[in-house]
Amino acid sequence: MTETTSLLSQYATALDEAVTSRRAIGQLSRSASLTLDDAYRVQALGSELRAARGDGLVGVKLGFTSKAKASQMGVSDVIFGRLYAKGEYPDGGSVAMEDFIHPRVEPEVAFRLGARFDARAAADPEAELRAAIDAVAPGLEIIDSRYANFRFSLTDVVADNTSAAGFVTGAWQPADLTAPDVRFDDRPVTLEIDGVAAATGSTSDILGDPVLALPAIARMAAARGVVLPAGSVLLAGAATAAVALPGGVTVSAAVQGLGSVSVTTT
Ligand code: OOG
Repeated sequence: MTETTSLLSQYATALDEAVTSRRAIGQLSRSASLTLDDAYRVQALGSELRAARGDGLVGVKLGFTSKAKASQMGVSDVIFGRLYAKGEYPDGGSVAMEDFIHPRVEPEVAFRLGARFDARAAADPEAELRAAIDAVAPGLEIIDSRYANFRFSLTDVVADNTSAAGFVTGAWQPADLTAPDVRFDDRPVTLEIDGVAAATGSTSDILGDPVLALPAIARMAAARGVVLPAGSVLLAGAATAAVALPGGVTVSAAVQGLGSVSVTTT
C-alpha cells in the first residue's frame, strides 16, 4: 500500500466512524489537500467498508444539480454519490432521527434500473443507461453531512459520499427513456412538513430537466467503475434547497404528474 492510499483509507474510516457513531468530524480539507480524484477514492473506500458489513450498493445520486447550489459552492460540475441499502426507507414508513447527525431533506425525481448497468462495459454508456431504465418516481433524499455544521469544501463533500444518508421513493410509474421526446421538466414540486409547504420548486431546477442527470450518471459511473445492479435507484438531484428535518413530523414531496412520497420521523 502506498502512503497515499493508506492516508485515504484513514479518511474513509474516519468518515465511516462518523456515520456509525453519529458524531460529526472536522473538515478533511483543513489538514489535507485532496484532489477531486482522491476524494472519489475516499468515497469508494467507504463503499468497501459498507460492503464489508453487508450494506450493499442500491443506487447512485447526483448533487449540486441546481444552479444556485453549484454557484454557491463555486463548482461547474455535478457531484456523484452512492446509495446504500441501509439508507432505503419505505414510502409511508418511519425514519429514526437517531440514525443521523443533523439531517436535511430534499424533494427529488428518481429513476429505476430494470437491468444491471455496467458503464465501463457499454459501447455507449448514456444510451445503455437510458435503455436500462424502466420507471420513474417522486423521491425524498435525506442528506446528513458527516462534517460539523454542514460545512465542507468540494473535496470534503465528495469524500463524504455527497452527504447521502437516506432516501425514499414513491410509487413507480413505467417510463421509456429511449423515446426521443421524453421530458420531465417544468413540473411543480412541493416539499411539505406536516402538510405545510417547506419549499417549492420545479423539476426544471434539476439541471433544466431531470433526464439530463442520465448523461452525467453514465459519465461518472464510467469514470469511477461503479456497476449498478438491476433495481438500482438513480436520484437525479434536488428540486429545492434542502430543509432541516426535525423529529416527530411527516415530510412529503409531491411532483406534478408523478404523485407523492412521504415518511414520518421518530
Ligand atoms: C451536499 C449534497 C448536495 C444536492 O442535491 O445538491 C445534494 C450537501 O449539500 O450536503 O445532494
